[in-house]
Amino acid sequence: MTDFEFPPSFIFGVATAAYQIEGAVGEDGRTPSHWDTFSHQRGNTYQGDTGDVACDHYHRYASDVGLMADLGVDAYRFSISWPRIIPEANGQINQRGLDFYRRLLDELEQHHIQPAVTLYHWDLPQWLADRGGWINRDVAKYFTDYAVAVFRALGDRVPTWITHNEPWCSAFLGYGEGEHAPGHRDWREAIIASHHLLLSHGWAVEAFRALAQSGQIGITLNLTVVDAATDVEEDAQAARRSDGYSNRWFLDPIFRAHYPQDMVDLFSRYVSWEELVQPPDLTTIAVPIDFLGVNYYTRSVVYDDPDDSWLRVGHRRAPSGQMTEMGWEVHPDSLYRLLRRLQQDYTTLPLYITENGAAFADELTDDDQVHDGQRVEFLERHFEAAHRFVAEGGNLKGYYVWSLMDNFEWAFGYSKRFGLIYVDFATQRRIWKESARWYQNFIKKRRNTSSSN
Ligand code: IFM
Repeated sequence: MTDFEFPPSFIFGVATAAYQIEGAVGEDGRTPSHWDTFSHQRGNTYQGDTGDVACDHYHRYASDVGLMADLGVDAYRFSISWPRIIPEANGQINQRGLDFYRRLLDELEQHHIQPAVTLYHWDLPQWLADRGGWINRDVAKYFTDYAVAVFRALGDRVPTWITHNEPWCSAFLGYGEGEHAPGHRDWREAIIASHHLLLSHGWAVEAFRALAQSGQIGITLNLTVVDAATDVEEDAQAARRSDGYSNRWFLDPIFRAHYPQDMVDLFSRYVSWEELVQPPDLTTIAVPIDFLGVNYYTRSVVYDDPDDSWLRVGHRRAPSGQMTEMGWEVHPDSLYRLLRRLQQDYTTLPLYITENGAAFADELTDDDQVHDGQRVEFLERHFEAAHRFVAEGGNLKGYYVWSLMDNFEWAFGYSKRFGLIYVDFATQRRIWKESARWYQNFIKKRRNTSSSN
């Protein structure tokens, strides 16, 4: 058991996302999102897996909140499914969709678990995908209308709002690499989408302020630390480009009101900036927020690769060290380095780790056990890195483990398990992994310590 102590006000939580857990894709007026479309197209996901049923959380939300209560978490981060709230092009709000989230909030309230709500975790309504998706600037306006509808309906019950989850994935995996919905492979589209996603974030925050909502609002970025594979100058330059692509492309506009010039120069062969970025856009994107959400999973080690036509960047598998089932290097020290960098270079606002966790090859034993010691060690080491930052005065306020339970891991379908709780997808049985018990004890121990102080 770890013996480091976080401040009593520090929040420990778990995180999920709508399409990854809810299922019930045709219920109570929900229409398809572009992830429904994408996952149903042959070859896009592992073994054709879809989110049709997922963890059936839509029907099992009450017992799932019971699991969270048993874990003892302070907070739960989940996302709202846009096509449940605004299912049709006529823009009408679907009360039955909102009611589901009201029931979920009721349940959380009963168990004294604080909600943190993400507005967009990748499930764009198909009716908007049909209008061009994030390539269409109007979609940013539609997002703002959706955000306002949700703020109005649930605003008094939600203390923490997150506009977007990982816009890098929405833009670059969705429109550039084609691994995520809508599955396009066009870098021009990806750059355009990234700008519209950021713009929609800014407009949603402005709308939130205009409504004089209580609570705090921010954005969650997936960020990393990029190391050059060698000391040679070409690799250092590659690391700079990779950092520009993964980190600075989002951090600079949000905190400095401009895109990084080196990346603008690089991307100029794909887009015309005058057409894409209208005069007030950058001020809108840099609208003050209340916190930054950080999703951290691994670092990158890169080298100069002339064969890569996009950034001239190659990724090196770490020469040694532990890997997760995703092939991601386990590197807790880079979490510490990332937090330090954010605070030194970008913001002194509160930071939250809105996701951190790992997929390992979990196996259910005959006596219903999952011995995921690797995940326990992963979490311990990352908690320690976060603690180091906090102990040095770093403004980190909370930590959400990804994920409460195994779920639909996008293109990897159900083949990668990130949960603290094991889900037997054939029966929907939830089984506590060793890591869940470890987290439960960790939280219990710190409660006891802070109440005896
Ligand atoms: O499952 C995803 C989540 O939806 C977004 N962040 C990364 C997780 C693990 O890949």
